Amino acid sequence: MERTFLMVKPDGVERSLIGEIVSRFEKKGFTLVGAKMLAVSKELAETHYGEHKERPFFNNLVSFITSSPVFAMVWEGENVIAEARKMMGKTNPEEAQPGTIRGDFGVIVSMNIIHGSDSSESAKREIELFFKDEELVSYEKTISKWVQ
Ligand code: DAT
Ligand code: MG
Repeated sequence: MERTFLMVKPDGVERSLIGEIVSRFEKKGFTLVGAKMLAVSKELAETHYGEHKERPFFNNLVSFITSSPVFAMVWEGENVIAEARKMMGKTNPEEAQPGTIRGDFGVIVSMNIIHGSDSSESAKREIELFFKDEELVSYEKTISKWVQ
């Protein structure tokens, strides 16, 4: 089953949006297989966002993500990588549709509430970066025989 890495960013945590965000993915029918609060170190932030290191916003991005705790999660489900990106909405909240997380709660691009892996390669890389194997659980829901 496909897995993705999602993270409520410091703005989402400080605005008390963890519950709202977890609830959206739960109600959609995805399965939470790991979650934790953590303070992201500068080193972890620079590795996680390594693909953006030449971008002009890189330093601000790293200082933002290390400024306050984040809520890191691994979710499992059919096509969860692409579906979670849809539920998050476009990177810039100004362009994100209402009904998406960024469209409903975000205002500016540098503080857009949530991170989500954009491909199976980044999902694998990001899950390994943030979680140890033993922090993730794998289980079959009885209800999955009836729904999905
Ligand atoms: P996404 O988070 O949708 O995958 P991304 O990988 O292109 O988007 O960028 C990573 C983060 O960097 C994004 O969530 C917010 C920040 N960011 C992207 N473009 C930016 C810009 N033009 N100015 C400031 N921050 C930006
Ligand atoms: Mg990205």
